[in-house]
Amino acid sequence: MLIKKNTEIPSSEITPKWLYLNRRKFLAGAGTIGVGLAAGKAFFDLTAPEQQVFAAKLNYSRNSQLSTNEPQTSLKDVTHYNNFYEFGTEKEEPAEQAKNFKTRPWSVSVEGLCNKPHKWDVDEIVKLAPLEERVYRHRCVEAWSIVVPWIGFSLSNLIKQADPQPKAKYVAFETLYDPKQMPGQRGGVFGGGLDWPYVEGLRLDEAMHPLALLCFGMYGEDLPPQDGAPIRMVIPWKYGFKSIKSIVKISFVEKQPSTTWNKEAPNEYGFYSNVNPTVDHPRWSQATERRLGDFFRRKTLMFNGYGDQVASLYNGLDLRKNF
Ligand SMILES: Nc1nc2c(c(=O)[nH]1)N[C@H]1C(S)=C(S)[C@@H](COP(=O)(O)O)O[C@H]1N2
Ligand SMILES: [Mo]
Repeated sequence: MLIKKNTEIPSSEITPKWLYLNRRKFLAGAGTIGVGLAAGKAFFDLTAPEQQVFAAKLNYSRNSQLSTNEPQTSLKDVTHYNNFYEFGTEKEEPAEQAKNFKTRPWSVSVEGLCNKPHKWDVDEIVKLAPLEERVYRHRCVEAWSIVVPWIGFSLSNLIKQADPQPKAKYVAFETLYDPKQMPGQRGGVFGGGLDWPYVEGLRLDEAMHPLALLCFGMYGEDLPPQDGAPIRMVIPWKYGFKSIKSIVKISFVEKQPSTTWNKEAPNEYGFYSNVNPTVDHPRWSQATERRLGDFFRRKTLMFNGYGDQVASLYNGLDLRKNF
């Protein structure tokens, strides 16, 4: 009875959409590869990861004021074209490698120069403010871009809870370090040879800007693991690598914190990394970008089109030097 009942529910309704797309893609491919192996893998695929990756629907309201009306990138592209080097350097690897990533229980330590340091459970952080859907443009430093309906609230809500001290000038972020779960952290080429854990940082005033989003979901559901579950940053006026995924630590510090890509190649990736079409990457132009799903390239906008809102943060700063 139970089995029969289950088979009547389309898999699209009992699994998160991104995983469903993943399976459909795999099953579509299964017809063309060896049937024996494919059947075994398909069986495993359809039974194993259900519990861990089940995505909850989130309650949120749309923040139209902070949202673009541009067409949204397909969920399929946003979940199968990822940069998340902990799960491999190829764009399609994180969807596969992060499938069983354990995102509960999950705690985030908020610490450093603040009056109320606290080790938060992610399910408590989520309740700090009403969840909003915000459709942001997202521009990767590799000159591709996406438009995503993220769900979260301004990071400032969490920062206010922590009550930073006057000495705190920067916010430092850290991703989980767990080589058992994150094959890219085991060293070697699979994770690009980066220095782990992934770390990022913002000036405190940048972190307090209303656009700086502490993000828990997208497309109406929890974040999929490959997009940074269960909690990540989204900073839409900066290159994508500033938007650190799967955060476990947020600390208030006095000095500019070191950041993963700046450590890796300081001449290519600065601390600020504001989207800037007039400052090229040493190895390629930043003047244009390809929106995933589009054929023609488009012009890249200063601050990714968020200049009206964020340009004043950088008054008097030489953006050529502070790239
Ligand atoms: N921990 C961690 N965060 C990360 C990355 C990463 O490799 N590890 N990649 C960054 C880069 S380069 C980009 S473009 C965005 C991609 O986010 P998305 O896969 O959700 O589109 O995540 C950023 N955050
Ligand atoms: Mo990126």
